[in-house]
Amino acid sequence: MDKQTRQYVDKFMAELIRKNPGEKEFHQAVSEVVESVAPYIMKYPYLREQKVLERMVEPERVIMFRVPWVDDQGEVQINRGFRVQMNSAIGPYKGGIRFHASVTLSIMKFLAFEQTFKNSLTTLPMGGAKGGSDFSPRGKSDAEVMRFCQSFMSELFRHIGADTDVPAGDIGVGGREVGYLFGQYKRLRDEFTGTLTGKGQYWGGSRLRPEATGYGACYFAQEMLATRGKSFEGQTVCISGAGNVAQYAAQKAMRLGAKVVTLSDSDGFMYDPEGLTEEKLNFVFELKNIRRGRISEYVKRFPSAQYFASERPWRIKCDIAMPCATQNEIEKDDAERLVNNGCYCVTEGANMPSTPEAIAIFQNAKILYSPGKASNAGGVATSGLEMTQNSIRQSWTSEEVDAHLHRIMSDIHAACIKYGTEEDGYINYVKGANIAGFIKVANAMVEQGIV
Ligand code: NDP
Ligand code: 2IT
Repeated sequence: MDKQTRQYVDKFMAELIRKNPGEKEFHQAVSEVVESVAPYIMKYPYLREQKVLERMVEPERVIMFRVPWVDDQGEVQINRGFRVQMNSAIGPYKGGIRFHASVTLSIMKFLAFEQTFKNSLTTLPMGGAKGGSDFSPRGKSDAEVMRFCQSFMSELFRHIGADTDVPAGDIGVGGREVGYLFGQYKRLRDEFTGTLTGKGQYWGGSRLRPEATGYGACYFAQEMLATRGKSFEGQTVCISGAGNVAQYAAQKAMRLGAKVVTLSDSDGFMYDPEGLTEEKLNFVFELKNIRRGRISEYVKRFPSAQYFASERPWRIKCDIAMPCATQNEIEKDDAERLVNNGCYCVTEGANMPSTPEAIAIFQNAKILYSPGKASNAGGVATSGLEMTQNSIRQSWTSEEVDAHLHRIMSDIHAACIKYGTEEDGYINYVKGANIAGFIKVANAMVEQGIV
């Protein structure tokens, strides 16, 4: 990066940090993008004059609200609700809702910012948003989750709509929560529209939406592997998380011939050297989605596996790593361990799971590394397909949706190659995804004037 560009980046970041004090995840997400797109912006003075990037980091709207509810003991509980409507240049706001105790405004803003670029990469007309609450469904009864969702939607409903803002799931928000949120939305609005995605299959949900993020990440990984003449066949894969994304990433990787040896949750990870099978994975589906249990229970059922409390899976030897839990779950030491153990492909299913130091290690070692905004875009892309099906009042078969998903992931990969190939031939997927995502949104913003 030349001196002038470096100065622009440093000044930009100093101003962002001054304006958004303490929001470290938001600073991290913006910094990564600014580093990638600054050289492009320097080449096109109109982007600087129009302050496109300065406008992009300022959310179009931030909604914060009280979510009061009563627990099963009759005690009043108060949580905080958020919806960050980041950018609507290329379509209605679109992005998931996260229910987790760790949710803060900084996390909502980083996720909404990432979503803007990710949605642009999908080739579908969707702006960027994210929402959520510091409420954690873990340990709550169905009735408590329902009352919470109803209270949350009793405020959110006035800010969303099929052509305005279309939420979906994320951490802590799956089929059950989307159902309760949709039920309350419909009751308040008295209309049945596609205002949420990830709906049940018999009431407007797209086929393959539950599978889409994990499957899409595997399709993206297949494209990456193919650039080195490889495939999933016979490879050992470490996956973190045991939720929606991890489960379907494991299923697809396994069906493509890989041996998946780890899954995790926030308490620890399990290592099964013999690898997952359909039977073992069915146990995980039932454990996590119906009984809502912990991954430690896996080793009780399958003694071939070991459980490591309070640890992450990255010290296990693997060829391919797929972080599918949460942000900053691969730190510098984890990255070093992965590379030293021979891991040559890291495909992110989660949003921003690798710290900047970890990314530097992957890229300096010239291994295949894709950021979540490229490789986990299959989830929101299939949400976009759900919106289309709702608009035309039709539902497509799994095969039709899968064909769209495949094409979209392969188009995103091609965009990364186009904008991210370095002079020595190394594909910098971070740079490629950031620039490709940026161009479309930036040009739409310029064409729509100063709004
Ligand atoms: P789920 O709630 O289904 O699963 C989350 C998993 O990650 C659980 O195993 C959970 O463990 C673990 N986890 C959550 N928070 C932490 C934490 N702070 N530390 C360690 N482990 C944690 O969520 P999803 O599978 O939907 O989401 C996983 C990731 O994928 C997130 O980064 C999300 O933003 C991203 N993503 C999701 C998409 C989707 O369609 N659902 C689309 C694109 C990205 P525990 O049970 O202990 O909390
Ligand atoms: O991070 C994400 O892309 C999601 N949680 C999915 C969002 C969506 O609207 O389907």
